[in-house]
Amino acid sequence: MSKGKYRLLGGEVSYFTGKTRSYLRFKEIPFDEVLATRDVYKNEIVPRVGFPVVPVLITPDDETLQDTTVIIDALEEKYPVASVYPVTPKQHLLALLLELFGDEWMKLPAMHYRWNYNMEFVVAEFGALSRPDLGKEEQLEVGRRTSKNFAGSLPFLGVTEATTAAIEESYEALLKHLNVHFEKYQFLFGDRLSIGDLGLIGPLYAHLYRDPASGEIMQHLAPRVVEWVKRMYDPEPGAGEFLADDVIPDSLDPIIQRMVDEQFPVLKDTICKLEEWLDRHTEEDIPRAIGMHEFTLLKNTHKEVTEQRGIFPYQQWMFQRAHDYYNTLDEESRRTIDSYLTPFGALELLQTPIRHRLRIENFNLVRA
Ligand SMILES: N[C@@H](CCC(=O)N[C@@H](CS)C(=O)NCC(=O)O)C(=O)O
Repeated sequence: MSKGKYRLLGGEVSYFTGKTRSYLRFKEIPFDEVLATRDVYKNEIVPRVGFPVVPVLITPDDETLQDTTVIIDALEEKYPVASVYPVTPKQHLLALLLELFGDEWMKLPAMHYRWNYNMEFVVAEFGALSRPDLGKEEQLEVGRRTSKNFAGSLPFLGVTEATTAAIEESYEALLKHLNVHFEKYQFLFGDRLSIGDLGLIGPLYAHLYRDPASGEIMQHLAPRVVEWVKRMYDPEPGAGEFLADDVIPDSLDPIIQRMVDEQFPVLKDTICKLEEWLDRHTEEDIPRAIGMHEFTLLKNTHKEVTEQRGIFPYQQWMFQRAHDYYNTLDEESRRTIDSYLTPFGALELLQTPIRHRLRIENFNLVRA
């Protein structure tokens, strides 16, 4: 272990490790990436965090950071140069919202393609990550065991036979729209990567680019997205600027519209169900899921597919960041945002009050 360096415990196969790795490289923060093997989980991750999760970032002062958003925000304070947060209102708000879209909503295509098209590859990867000391056959055995919970979580995310076709249609359309955008721009908001790009790279690197069957789809449908993934994986440190004058390129319109149509109703209902739950419960700690709710996807842009999925309070915590930003803007910025977002139907959610707020304490969600 080199002194003065951060340690990133994770792996190439992990969604959120990819987000953190891109950030650390962009900021030129010295770090060693440490494979999250079985022993690292047992000796470092669980004792430090209290439960098994990656990535975990250990600072040179031996502080433990978990949750990529918490990690990035802690480091932004320490390394403010070349911030990944645009300072102008539209870009800032959309970067926060697109981070949430990448982090939480893109789990649907990421998990669907991974576990329905790349099972064999991923089982081997899970085995190799957990037990690099074993031979191939034994690693497969370990991989089958350690991947069970991930593969088993698909229905809980709303990835079922009923939604498969709609998820694929939606993802392929998203890829095509991103491809058009990246023909002209390096990143979402110009030449500098933002917190929105970092949200998207989670699913678009480990699952949708690196898993071989998914990678082929991306290569075929969206070669510019492949180039963006490579730029994100190995970004030029500190490079580039956000577009001047708070410009949001029109090529982001269909992507923003998809987020509003698909994810916003889920966020709205999550906030609503969580409010009821918190009214009825007194405990401080909030469970990872508080029941199931219905959600809708559009197939062939007309036929609606409805399915059940878990209600995840964490998503409200992430959304609070965008909600707080919007609700503390000065009047002029608010007017600009309102006229920009009204055609997308995005304002209702941002203007709905959040009665019970959440925060993260000791790696857990609690009432604020
Ligand atoms: N929102 C968290 C999520 C971390 C996360 O979900 N990590 C996945 C792997 S990429 C994991 O370890 N999941 C195991 C689990 O949650 O039980 C973050 O931003 O760090």
